[in-house]
Amino acid sequence: IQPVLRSDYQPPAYWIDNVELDFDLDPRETLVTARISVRRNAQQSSSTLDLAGENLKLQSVAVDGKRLEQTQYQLRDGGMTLLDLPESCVIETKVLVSPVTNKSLSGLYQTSGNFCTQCEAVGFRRITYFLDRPDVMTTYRVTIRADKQTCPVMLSNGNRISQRDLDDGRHEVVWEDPFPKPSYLFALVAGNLKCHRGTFTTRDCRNVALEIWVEPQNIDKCEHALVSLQKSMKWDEDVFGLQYDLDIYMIVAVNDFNMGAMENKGLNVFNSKYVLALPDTATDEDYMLIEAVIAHEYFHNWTGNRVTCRDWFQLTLKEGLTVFRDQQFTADQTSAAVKRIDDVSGLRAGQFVEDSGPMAHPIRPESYISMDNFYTATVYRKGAEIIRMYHTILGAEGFRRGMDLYFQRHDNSAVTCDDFRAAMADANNVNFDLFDRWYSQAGTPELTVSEAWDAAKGEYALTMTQSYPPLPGGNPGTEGRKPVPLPVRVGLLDAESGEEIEQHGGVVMLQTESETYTFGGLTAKPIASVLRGFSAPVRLRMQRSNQDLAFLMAHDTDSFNRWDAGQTLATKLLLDAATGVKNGEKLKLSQEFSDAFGRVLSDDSVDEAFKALALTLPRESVLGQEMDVIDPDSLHTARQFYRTRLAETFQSELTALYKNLAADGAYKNDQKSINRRRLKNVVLAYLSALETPESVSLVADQFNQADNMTDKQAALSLLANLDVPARDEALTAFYKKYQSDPLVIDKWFAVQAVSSRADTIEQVKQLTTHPDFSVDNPNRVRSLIGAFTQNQVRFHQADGAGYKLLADYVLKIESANPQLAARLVAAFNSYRRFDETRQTQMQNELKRIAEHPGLCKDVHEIVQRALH
Ligand code: BAL
Ligand code: ZN
Repeated sequence: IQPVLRSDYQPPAYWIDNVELDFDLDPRETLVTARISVRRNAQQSSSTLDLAGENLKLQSVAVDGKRLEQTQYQLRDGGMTLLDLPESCVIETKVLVSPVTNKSLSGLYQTSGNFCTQCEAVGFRRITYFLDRPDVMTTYRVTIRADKQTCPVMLSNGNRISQRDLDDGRHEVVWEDPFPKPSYLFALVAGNLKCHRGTFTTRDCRNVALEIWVEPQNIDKCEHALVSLQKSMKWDEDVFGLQYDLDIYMIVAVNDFNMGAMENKGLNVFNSKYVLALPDTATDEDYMLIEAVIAHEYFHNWTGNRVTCRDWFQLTLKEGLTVFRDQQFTADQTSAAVKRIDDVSGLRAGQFVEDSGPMAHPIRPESYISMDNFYTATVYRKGAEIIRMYHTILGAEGFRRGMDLYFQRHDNSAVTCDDFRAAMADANNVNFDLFDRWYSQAGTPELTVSEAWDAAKGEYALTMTQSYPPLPGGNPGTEGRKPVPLPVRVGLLDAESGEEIEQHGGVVMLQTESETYTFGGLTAKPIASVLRGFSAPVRLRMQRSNQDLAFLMAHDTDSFNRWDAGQTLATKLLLDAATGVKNGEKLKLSQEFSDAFGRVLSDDSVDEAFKALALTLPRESVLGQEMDVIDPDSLHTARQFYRTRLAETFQSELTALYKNLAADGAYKNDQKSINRRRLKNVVLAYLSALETPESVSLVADQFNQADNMTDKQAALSLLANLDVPARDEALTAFYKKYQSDPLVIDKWFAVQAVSSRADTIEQVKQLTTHPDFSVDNPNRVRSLIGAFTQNQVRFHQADGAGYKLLADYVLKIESANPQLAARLVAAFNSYRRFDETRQTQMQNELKRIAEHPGLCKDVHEIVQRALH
């Protein structure tokens, strides 16, 4: 299979001036008629046009009304070639597609009996023959006909311009989208849906109809999504001056969806997980994610739709930027400090791992076999970190100037990451040439910082050195990597008083391999706080004593570093403890850590959400990254030991705090209540580690009495780890209560899949035979198999049973849903980081998958990179 290369980009031979699409919807045989007005690209002389097409049954093709003979076009794998075309003409194709048998969830498919499309990245070619590439933007007029009984609602992009009943029990609707768009933003939805309506008045006083379409039984779960949309629209006006441009904005929630959501122009299609919420069925985290994803898709209207990508290698142009925008939005709605900590935790747990393994790639990749494999944490999350660095360097105003120039230059066009970088540079008269390296180099840089104190001169110096650790061979973007520009936010604290030394705070720019920054006029050696706010996406290496870390935990004025100091200290101690476990030593809770933990616990100056984060030990998967050879068992034992000992040491304080937090009364949805629930459930998790009859009762009581899903799910997760009758009682009661709500049943599968119990793999196997488990629904597969792969200690069980289970399911899913299978198989990507036995076991499963006859190209790409 030949990869597509970034360097091979060529503009298209023809442009498309407009397209008319007719759909005669039928579950098995939908007839799609496309009339495409094409015009030769003035820069090209070819009269040959390649149209992409996959899984289409061609009925006819005509040019300017004349049906072509089979000699006048060539059908090939993946498309059709038209020969001897005039300079401009109308190409009409008729094809049949089968939505009901399309389980790939790409192109036109059925979900819960409704019709739905997903076109990004390359799904439109599964609907009709087309120039299915993002640089071909055109206007669409879409006619949909379907049975009026089964499809009372028929939606597409833009404005509804006509609607009528037909004689045969069907009806017809016509939609027109005045904004030129690439094919990946096309959408069609038809079926039995109900609408939750709202409005938004733009700054220019235009009224926009807001419509959230869901299956009838979910109509009472849409208000939060609607309010989130209204907030997002307002925020984009306030912060970026960007207004919505159509008179209608629709969101449709569907159950079967590969992604989280999709920003189709005027008609977003969402995974129902990111729309539907009531306190009884959705957690505080679900509410926050819904708001963030609604915002993300809305923000794409400008960063993605109005200005789109020239080619798919530029994906981070829209995704990195839009993630950054949604992060800023959430920070403004909630707490900037907590949001930053959550985002960096996610980056470290996911993107750092990806960026050090076989799938490491620059945020602007150089090649792909399946583009769907590059909707990655690197393109999205690291991409957002690169955008954040422009913001850090330019400040909010300078960043806004850059955005304004970007839209002024590129509205209605398909551009590159270089165009964005140029707009930021030109609007601010700043040279961002070196930033190009962030787009072309793979891997996480390491920033090593050492300090020197000259008491005689009163000078304190920080020497910063950057380097790239080696990556597995063959990774594109690793040859000859050069230093990247790193904005490092630094602060100095007075070691006596703990106060900020104001004149020395700020951002230093490291542009070369190594530089020393000297801070003068000091009377005593300060304590440095480096990389505040995680101002650059690097691994920070700085030798610091436990005392200094504890000092920063107590005094740093930068909340992120205050939290991070605690995580660094905990990581050091937990890694030592894991070594102790391995050597058969008796473990001991570090007094320093215990003291620091106690100080956080009794500190009333911080908000509850921050305290919850500060009391949480680093995840096992994050700890594993710091080991030469990941030892999941020792790490798990060490971390459990710390949790239990901390719970024992602070049992009375934790119990008192829990009681205080649990006395809040009936559920409330305000930020303070959300923060308090977050802390309460962290405290409950410590208490549950005691595994006494009292602690089990406490958890079971919370489960039984909870009036909201946050508290219920938190308690259920804790019970799922235990071997007590209350566990089975709770799981049974939960299932019984929520069995008709698929999103809640996903939670039921997931809590069992991530259980730390030694028999988890047996339970997961058992659950794969449960009547509610289905390989056709991505949410369900992710909730059981996907969640299980995140359970480091049980997925990596020494006998390799977890690996076999994953490989079996990858093979079960790959031909029907390649995208989903490829996501799952990526759990093997870190196999080289484990001991030889586990490496061999995982390698053998990878080989078994690789040798599978007719393996889909998505999985093939991941597996062959892993085995390289
Ligand atoms: N464009 C795919 C879904 C998203 O990133 O918004
Ligand atoms: Zn996006």
